[in-house]
Amino acid sequence: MKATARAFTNIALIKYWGKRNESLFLPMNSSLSITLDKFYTTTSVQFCECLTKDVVFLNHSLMDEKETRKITSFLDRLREISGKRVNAIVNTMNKVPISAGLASSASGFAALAAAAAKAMNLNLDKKGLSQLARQGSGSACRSIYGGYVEWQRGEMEDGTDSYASPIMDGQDWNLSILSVILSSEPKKVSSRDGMKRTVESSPFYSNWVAEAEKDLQTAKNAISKRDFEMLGKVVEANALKMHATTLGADPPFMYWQGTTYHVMQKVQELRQSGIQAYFTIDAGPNVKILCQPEDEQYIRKEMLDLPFVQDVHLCHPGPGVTYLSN
Ligand code: 2P0
Repeated sequence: MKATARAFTNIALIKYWGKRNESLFLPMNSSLSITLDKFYTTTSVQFCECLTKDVVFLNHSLMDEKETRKITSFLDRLREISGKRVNAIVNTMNKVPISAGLASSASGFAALAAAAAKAMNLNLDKKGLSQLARQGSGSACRSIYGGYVEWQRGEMEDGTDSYASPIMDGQDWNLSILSVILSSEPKKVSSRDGMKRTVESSPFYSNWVAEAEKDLQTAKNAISKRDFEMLGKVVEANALKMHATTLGADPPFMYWQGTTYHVMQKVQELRQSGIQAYFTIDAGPNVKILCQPEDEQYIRKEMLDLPFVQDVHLCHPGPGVTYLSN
């Protein structure tokens, strides 16, 4: 009863922001992402009757209780599905440096879902794995697939139609994503708490849901035509709309720092000088820049020249979840 899986992080082009069901991780809106090629999590799961509780190691150290509880409640879902009341040893190696400005929960729960399902002999296909990973962390359902991926919100209240599916292979359109690191401090409002507060209190929230669905159609259209300008414009606009909802929350909050805004302005200046670059921002201060491979080195250097930029990570579309031999 042992299996090992690897999954890569993803960056949302159209953001998942808000849940309609918190325990099943059902989103208010559909979203779209690129799975990246650089940062990943490798997880081994071994179930054993010999264990009296789940034991979780992260990068060779015993995980703290709060984080272990998230893993245990995720494994509880598998135990429910399989009917086997058996505990696990989980070994997770994160090649997603905290300083990368990318969420490790997406790659983490995608790898955990795949490894645990196989170790339990559940025989799930990718759709089933995506549904399962979603119940650990919403964005994880997208990391089951490589390349360009859509997560359909679904309509059912039991979550059976809320899962990700691939819309295009990464090799069919190679784009570049630069992750511009401005701060590696933990954020004050987690994305989970931030989206909850926004759904419950922001008067802008209902507009966000309607806009995100429209933006998703525009982004899919741009991807099918490989129209970079159309994609970049809608990606940038969608991130700004997501962040606008947080300003209307009670109490209000924002993920940007002053330097975040400087980088956004720099990207707009690059565009005025004829370079195609667009930004997107997740639930934190770091900025991700979407550009075409021929411009990636120039833009990277422009960013590294800014005195407050700590680092710039360059990524491209990467693969979906894979199994490794134990
Ligand atoms: C996304 N984010 O689409 C959005 C954009 C952050 C901003 O998914 O509560 O860690 O575990 O489902 O997936 C980050 O939120 O949240 C996220 P949970 P998750 O990538």
